[in-house]
Amino acid sequence: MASAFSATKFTQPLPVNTISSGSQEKNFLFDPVKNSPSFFGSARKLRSHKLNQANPHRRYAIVSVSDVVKEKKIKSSSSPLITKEEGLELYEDMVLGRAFEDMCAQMYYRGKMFGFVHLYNGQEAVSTGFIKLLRQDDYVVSTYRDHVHALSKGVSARAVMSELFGKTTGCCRGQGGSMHMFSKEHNVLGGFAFIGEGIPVATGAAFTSKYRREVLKEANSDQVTVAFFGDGTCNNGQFFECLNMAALWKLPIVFVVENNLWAIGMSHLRATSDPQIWKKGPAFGMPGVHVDGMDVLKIREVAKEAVGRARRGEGPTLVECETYRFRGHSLADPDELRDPAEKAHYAARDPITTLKKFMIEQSLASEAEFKAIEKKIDEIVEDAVVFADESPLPPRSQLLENVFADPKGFGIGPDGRYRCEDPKFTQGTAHV
Ligand SMILES: Cc1ncc(C[n+]2csc(CCOP(=O)(O)OP(=O)(O)O)c2C)c(N)n1
Ligand SMILES: [Mg+2]
Repeated sequence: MASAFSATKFTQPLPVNTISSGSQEKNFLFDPVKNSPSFFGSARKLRSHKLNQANPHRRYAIVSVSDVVKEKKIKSSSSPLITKEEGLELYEDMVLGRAFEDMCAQMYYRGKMFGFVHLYNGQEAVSTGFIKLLRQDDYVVSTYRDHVHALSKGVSARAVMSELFGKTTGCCRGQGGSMHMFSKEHNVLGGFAFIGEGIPVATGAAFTSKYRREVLKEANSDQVTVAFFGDGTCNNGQFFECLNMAALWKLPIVFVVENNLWAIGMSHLRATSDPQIWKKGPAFGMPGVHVDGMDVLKIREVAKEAVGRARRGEGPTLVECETYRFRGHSLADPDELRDPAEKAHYAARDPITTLKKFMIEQSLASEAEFKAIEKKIDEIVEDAVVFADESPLPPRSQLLENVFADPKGFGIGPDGRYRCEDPKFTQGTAHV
């Protein structure tokens, strides 16, 4: 097969299971266990290997640890990875994420939400697998695909839905909208619309915890920060700068890449010189991990190690979760670009169905218990919509709160009146 860089290839999306490097091709991502055992790495535990004797210039050998999950014999009924209560909690959180997002789609198309709305369907195992292990005072930083991270962290469905409706009862009093979920109470430090913007904020939060603990001697300041972002974001400079600082200062942070193979319409394989993102961890002196992002139990095992490491003061970890979004990039995307075979492949690995199947096989829960959870979640989501719909819109006086620049010339004219009250405001170019 020709190189990926030949003219004909370059105009077509690359098949998802192939990466090309010159004339060499390796199977990748589509069926990684079967086709590329080295991609999954060895069964070594999460650790950085000191000095490679053969190559003294390389400080750390490359480590991949997702096989740690296999060591725990996921299929063995004698040592189940989870208790019934834990499994049901994970199931409930993923169902909440899915049902909430499906409802968002309905509400968006009914005109209840404004601007771009990016849904998380398909990726739930990543949010649930990491965030359900965290404490309330741990920090989470997200992207514009942030509703489900906020829900997993404990922000109520009412507060997230109201935020999406632009109502005062929203977690940002209706001023943030879909891409800017924030909650001081739950230490959700935001969704960020600019890709990569959240990574330095997360690095700063991790620095704060460490500084408080080590310099200010606040013994209980052992919070861990988890930063979520996409594959496309890993080609952004802020990612590299923050990996460097986090490793240098051994910050209590986990960088979680949700590699859904696409950045809007750009294939990860076409855009990235080395698509194995986890390898960038060891390049900075921290463990790099690849994990099946459609399996919440595998993610949870990796998360336990990475979060534990951070909490113990052993420094950062980079985790690449191979996942997939079941819908278009945003609700404005007709999603006609991606190969139906690729979509079908990942649809068959739906993380919610996978967990349910596992728990039934292990006799950890019955069909009726799952049904009861689904019913409860439907009611929570319905209630969130009614609550959001009935909540008041913010008063006009809220419009320029927290705007630190002089608003004159922008929202307020020299006479102190809002320009948007000018009857001609919506016609032609506003006279600013
Ligand atoms: C700094 C910046 N550049 C460009 C964009 C436009 N943009 C929005 S989403 C996106 C793709 C990001 O893809 P990825 O990081 O893989 O996240 P995903 O949408 O797949 O979750 C881009 C380039 C942006 N938001 N911010
Ligand atoms: Mg992506």
